[in-house]
This record gives sequence, structure tokens and C-alpha cells, in this order.
Amino acid sequence: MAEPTLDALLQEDRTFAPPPAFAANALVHDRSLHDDADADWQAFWARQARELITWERPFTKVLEWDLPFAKWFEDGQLNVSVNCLDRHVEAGRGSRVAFHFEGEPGDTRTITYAELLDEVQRFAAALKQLGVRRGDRVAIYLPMIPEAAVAMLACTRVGAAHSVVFGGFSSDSLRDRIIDASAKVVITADAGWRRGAASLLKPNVDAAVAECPTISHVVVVNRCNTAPVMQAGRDVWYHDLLAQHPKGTTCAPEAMNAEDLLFVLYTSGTTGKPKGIMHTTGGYLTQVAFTHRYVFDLHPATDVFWCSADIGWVTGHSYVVYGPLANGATSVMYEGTPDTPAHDRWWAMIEKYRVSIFYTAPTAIRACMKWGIQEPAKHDLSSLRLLGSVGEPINPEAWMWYQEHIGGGRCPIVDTWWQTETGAIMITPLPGLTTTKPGSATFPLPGIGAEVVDESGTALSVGGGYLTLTHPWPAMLRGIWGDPERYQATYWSTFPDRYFAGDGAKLDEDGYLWLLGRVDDVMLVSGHNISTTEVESALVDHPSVAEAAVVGAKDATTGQAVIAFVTLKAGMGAAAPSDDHGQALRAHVAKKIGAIARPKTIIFTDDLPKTRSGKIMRRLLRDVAEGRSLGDTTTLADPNVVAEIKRRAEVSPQED
Ligand code: 6R9
Repeated sequence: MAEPTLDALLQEDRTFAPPPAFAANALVHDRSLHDDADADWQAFWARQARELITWERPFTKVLEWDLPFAKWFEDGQLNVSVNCLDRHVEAGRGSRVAFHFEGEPGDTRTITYAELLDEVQRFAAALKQLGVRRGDRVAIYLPMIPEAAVAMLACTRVGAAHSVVFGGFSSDSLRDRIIDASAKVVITADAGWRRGAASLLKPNVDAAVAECPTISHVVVVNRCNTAPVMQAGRDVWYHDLLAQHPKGTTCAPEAMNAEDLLFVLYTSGTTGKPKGIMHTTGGYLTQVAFTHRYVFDLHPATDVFWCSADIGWVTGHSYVVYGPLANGATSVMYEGTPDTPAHDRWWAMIEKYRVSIFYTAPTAIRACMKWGIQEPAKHDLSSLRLLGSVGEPINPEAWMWYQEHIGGGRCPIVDTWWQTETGAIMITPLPGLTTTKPGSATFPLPGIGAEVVDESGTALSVGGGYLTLTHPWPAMLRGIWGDPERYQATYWSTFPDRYFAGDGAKLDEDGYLWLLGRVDDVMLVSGHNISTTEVESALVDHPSVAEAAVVGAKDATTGQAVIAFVTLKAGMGAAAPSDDHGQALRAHVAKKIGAIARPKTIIFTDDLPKTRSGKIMRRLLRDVAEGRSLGDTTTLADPNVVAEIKRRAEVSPQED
């Protein structure tokens, strides 16, 4: 069942019109949103901000743009927790479920909007008691448990900005982020459940905080009963704080200015010191609410939404917490990994909670493909009506698999392009409106200006180049914490008057956008630009391949050589891949793309080094391919993977 590669798709017309039944239900079934936005994009966003958000003080100014600094809805005031909680309860929807939480061991908790508001107020009162004030920063280092959402919302209630640090990060990463943001308090847990074991967090916090003079208190959720050491005077149990602020405690929300800092979230980027990406209050909330509603065609009273992202990633901020809650939606939240206790965990949960909208990453889809179609086939997935993808370019093969085996052939797929920096979805199909092509994120949303430009910054109407954004958008980053020059230099200096996303993209003859990954990931082989994504897509197109990562390594004759790291599907020789298999894959790439793209070396590996959000760390693979010692591995989901790959690389034969 060979699916076409990206290039083949660009030539062949293979499009999917929205299923008719879906189009009839959709929020958007004509181009009126586009027409409105095309007529006046600022007025369009102002209208969304008024319709979707409750303002304590209405704004009169829409946008002040002093490139590269934007202010949206600047004289407006609002509180995010009020928008996410109080207004739904006040409207009589307090008994609606906000979260169906499921822990990895199978424990569950159903939390209504009224209950969530109660816990947020109690915890917000506790934060105030610990000395947290409007304008402070609070670090959050938690597993995927309801307390993570409570902690974030409690910060917004008192006007403190949060900095969520992914629970899989090391104590050094946590320490650096706490110091950079001068956080006052850390909210953590003793541990979280991961692959059947308690993965400890508190010892990392102790090591980090020992070097962080700004931290006065550490709040600890008792998730796994691991009896952590509690430092008197500094550490305090979450449940003790709640006991001191019993049910019914209120905590008046701070009226925040639209441009007050809502959160800082660090992105590692491919190199260098992590950047603290700053997001503010009014614009961010407007765009996450808008995108969550329209991109996912949300019907808040009936849908069950599940975004599988961790809260440590921007996708968790925007589509587990703020977007769904602002819209009064019901979400699923899951603590663990999709293979615990078995490979059908996700599908079992979709069946159990009757999930209607499922949003995940291509890397996860490819892992599920590797485990086989018998896993989803064990479950009734008929509640699903819409699927989403985010985080990486989705290869056509995975797109088709997702559509067929998870979506039952009836669910539209929204492939959503965006970044930590953009805060919310920017490029995506709209269900019921856009005719999709497998692997293409299609078009910019209404109100968003995106163009592909060449080296000189000239906009292209067809062909490959660099993805840029042509005007400000409400959820855009407002800067890099503590480093305005780096903000200007990284995003606004490559092309005049444009935001440079750092991604390569292609426009096909029909004007569809195809994202090609980070431009640092483009290889130059004998003078030809070859995108790592295209070679990976061609490899995954081979029936035996589950996942592939491609990098360019220095080569004396060709400048750069294509090196491929390949994971085979179960039962496809994964245990003992042969040289012949490597030759077959090389030939496959040559056939699909051309001889120039044929990998020089193929390294078979059981796993690939990935960040917690599932992105392949190509920088590390380049280090392996070029025989260097490994750079920073602290942001890897599983640091052992690279050591194993290094060992394999040393024994892999090269092409003659
Ligand atoms: C939301 C998120 C951003 C980078 C981005 C791009 C890649 C994300 C994508 C996609 C192709 C998509 N990316 N979505 N590439 N198609 N639908 O992932 O944020 O972690 O900051 O990463 O991810 O390369 O520039 P973040």
C-alpha cells in the first residue's frame, strides 16, 4: 500500500472535499469569515475579541504596531480565569464537565466547571498567602494532572505569569528557567506516573531550587505517595493549602490589562540558550478561543475534545487549557503514555469517553502505525468526527492512515501549523470549508497573512522558499523575556517587514501550502537543496518503515551527504535489519525523489531522539552523523536513545 510522496502529490490531483454530513454541521460552511477578514483584518480580530471574550473593561483601541512590537486591545481589561470559569458557571453551565481526567494507572476524576472554579479560587487564595502578587512569575513543574490546569488558572486569577517547565526536563533545565524568569514559587508534584512507574519530580526541584535564590516556596502535589523530603519553611503540600482554604473560598480576580504578561514558555530551538517566549493576556486568549472554536468546529455542549499534548508544550497551554476552557468545552486529560498498559490505550479512552475531536502529533500517529491497525480496530471509534495534527509536517502516508484507521474515512483532518511564538493555530484547513490534500496544511486562517518568499524576500505564487507572516496577529509573541534584541534579530531581521518563522514551505499550483520543516534542516547535496522532510516522507512511504529522520552530514565530495536513521515496523525485520534492506530503502528514495536524494548511509534504530513534543532532535543526529560529541541532551524525552544510536552508527555500513 505505497502512498505517494509529497512531490508526487503536488503533481497528482488527490484532494478530499469535506464530507457532506460534516459540512452540514459545521460552524463555517461558506467563505464569510474569510470575506470579513479580507476586507479588514484588524476589524475582524476586534469582532472576535468582542464576541468570544468577556471584558472587564471593553477596549477601544485594536492594534498599535511599532514593528516588531505589537499591542492588541491595549486599553481593555480582563481576567483569564473569569473567561475560562466564572462566566460559564454564571451562565448556568457549572455542572458541565471541564475535564475527564484519567491517570496512567487508570484512576479517574471528573471535574465540572463549578468544581474547577472552586479549586482555582482556593489555590489562588493560597498562592496569595504564600506571597505571590500581581506581576510575579511562578514556575510550574507538574505531570499531566488536573492540578496543572488549576495552577495555571490560579496564577491568572491573581495576575501572576506562569512559566511551565515540562516534567520530563532535568533539574538543570528547571534551574535555568527559574533563574531566567526570577520565579518566586515552584508548583510541583512528588512524581508522576509514566510507563507504570513513578517518575520522580521533587528531587529535581530540590536540586534546582538549591541554586535559585528567588524561590521562597515549593508547593507539592502528592500524586504518587513517594514520601519526598519536605524542607521545613519552604515546602508545602498542595492538599494542606487546600485544607486551609476550604470549599467555597473566594478569591477576587485581578482585572488585568490586555497587554499584561500571561505566561512565559521556553523553547529550546535548535541551538543556543532557550528563549523565554512571552505571551500577553487579551490577544492570546482571543486567538486561542477563536481557533479552538472554528478550526475544530466546536459545539461546546456536545463535543468531547481531546488534545493529547503535554501541558509543558505550547499546544497544552492553548488547546488543553485556555482554548477549551474559554469556550466552555469538555476535554479529556490523560497523564501517561499511549502504550501503557497496552498499545490500545488511546483508542480505549476515545471509546470510553466518546471523544468526538482528537488532536495529536504526527510522531504519535507514526508510533500507532508501527503498532498496527489491529489496535484501533479493537475499539468503537465511531464517536470521532474530526481529527487534528500538529507539531511537524505530517507525511501523506500517516495522514492517510489517520484518516482511514482512526477517522473511519469519515472525519476531516485539520493539519494545523503554528509555533510557540505564534501562540495559536495560523495555517490550517477549516472543516466543512477547505478541500484537503494529504500532507498539506492548506491555507492561512482568516485574519492571518502568510506568504512564501525567496532569498531576496520576494513573495512567490508557486514553488519553494521561506515561510513568513506579513502582519501582526493577536496571539503573537510579544518578545523574548529579557532580550528584546534577540527578539528583533531572530524573527524580524531576515526579511524586511516580515516575521520569519524559520520554516521552509512550498506553494503548489493550486496555492496550497506544504510545510517543509525548519530551514536549518535543509541539506545541500552537490549544489541541490533537499528537504529532510521530503526524504523522510519517501522513506516512510516504504511499507517496512515506521519512522525516519534524515540529516545532512559534511561530505568531502558532495558538500553534504544524506544520512538516514530508520525505525522499522514490527515484523519487518526490525530485530535484525539487513544490508539488503538498506539497499532497498536507498533505491526506494531514488525512485521517489531522484538519485541525488539517495541516502549515503542508513542507520537502523529502535527509536529516535525526540523532544517531549515529539520533534526529532536533528541537531543531535547531525552530531552522531559527523562523529562529534553530543551537545545538550537535557531536553530529550529519553536521553538513552542517542547513546544507542551512536553505537549503531559506528557499525552501520556506508554506500560504496
Ligand atoms: C505548535 C508547535 C513549532 C515548529 C514549527 C514547525 C513545526 C508545527 C506543524 C509544523 C508542519 C505542521 N510544526 N506544526 N510543521 N506542519 N502542522 O508545534 O510549536 O513546539 O514551537 O514548534 O513545529 O517547524 O516551526 P513548537
